[in-house]
Amino acid sequence: MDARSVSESERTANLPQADALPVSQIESVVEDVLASTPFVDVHTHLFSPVFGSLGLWGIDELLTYHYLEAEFFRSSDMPPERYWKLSKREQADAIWQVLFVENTPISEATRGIIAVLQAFGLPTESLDLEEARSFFQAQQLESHVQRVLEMAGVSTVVMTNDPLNPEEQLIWMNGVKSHPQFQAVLRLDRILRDWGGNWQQLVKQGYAVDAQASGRTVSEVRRFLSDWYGRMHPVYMAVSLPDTFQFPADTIQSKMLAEAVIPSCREFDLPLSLMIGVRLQVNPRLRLAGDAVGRADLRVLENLCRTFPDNRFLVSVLSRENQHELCVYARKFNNLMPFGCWWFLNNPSIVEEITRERLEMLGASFIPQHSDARVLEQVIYKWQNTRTILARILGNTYRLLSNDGRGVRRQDIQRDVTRLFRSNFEKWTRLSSGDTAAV
Ligand code: RAT
Ligand code: ZN
Repeated sequence: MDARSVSESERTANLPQADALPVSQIESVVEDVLASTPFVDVHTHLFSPVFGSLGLWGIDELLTYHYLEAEFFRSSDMPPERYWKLSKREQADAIWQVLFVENTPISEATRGIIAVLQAFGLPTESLDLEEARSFFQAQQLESHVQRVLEMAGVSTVVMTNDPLNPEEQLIWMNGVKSHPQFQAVLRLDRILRDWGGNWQQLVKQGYAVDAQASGRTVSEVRRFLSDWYGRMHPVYMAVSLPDTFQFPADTIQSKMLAEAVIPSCREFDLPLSLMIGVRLQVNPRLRLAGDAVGRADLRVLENLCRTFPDNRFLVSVLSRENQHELCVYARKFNNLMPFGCWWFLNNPSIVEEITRERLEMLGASFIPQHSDARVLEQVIYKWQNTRTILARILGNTYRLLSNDGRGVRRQDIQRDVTRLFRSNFEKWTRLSSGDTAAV
């Protein structure tokens, strides 16, 4: 190659692509694409309106979110036992007083309340909750749900459905009309985490199972899963597991996973979601707010992904220390899909670290976030925060790429954002984009 042709080809290579964005515009285009792309919220504790009082919404529920209760007990002298005796309204008043009147709401969860009030044009500094309460009381649930999801930029919400919760069970048994924006998930914590405390519930539903999981138990659990699959049409099966989770192991849990749940997922072509790393009830006085986190042994993922190559696993891990290993395992096993920055990780500083690590190690082949919302309006602030952080992180990623010589166009950004926040999940769960259509 002579000197002239080298410099010619170098020159051509360095020419920006016709519609490549100037570096100075990249971040605002990323912001724009993030704002205009409706996301799929792949894990929440929300319910469609037919589930009635199981679906939480409004100011009193927002303020009594267990993330805020944990913070309340740090700034108040009220003992938990006294707090639990208060009515929901009194609890909300106490939390507002302590965390919002007597203190500045600077934590992530308290700031979220402010963002929600602001989104509805409600006062953020008042001494009581009167105005907020009358606003929420005036809302009709169906139209309020639609409005909230639109404000959050979310087209589809994935629920958490427990077939052994007596209240929820009854609703499913009577037949549930599907809602275009809500998808079901078959959650299996009671079976996989506490067989001893729950097998009799299966007996009551007509399945021949026993405490030792012997005899016909496994095939009966498969029949149970098949019946609930038929009732719920879930997009995946799911379980949250402790930091001590081991697989394989000589336990009922391991047997149920290997012989019932995983084969059923294969039969119905569903992914299994594993949320690993919770340490349940380290402080039972705090009830739902009493769980903590522990580092897990992620060799369980290696064992599961290698042993069951025809199954797909959606995985979120709670410990910050487990995040890098999760990325490494995702590079080894393409049946593993990391998702979300869960619970104690859903804070800007940690989301930033984890998401950068995932982009650097996995490109766009993961699902960056889910809201884990328990109260409807939380999706507004949680997704607002995710979009703000993601704009910065993706903006920086594309700036580096552009500096390295590859022009970045709006359609490249759109393709990646769609993949991260919609199509990775749609493909994994075999949902067509029609099922999660934009609102
Ligand atoms: O984030 C939460 O609200 C936790 O309490 C759990 O519900 C967790 O998200 C889970 O799904 O187990
Ligand atoms: Zn959850």
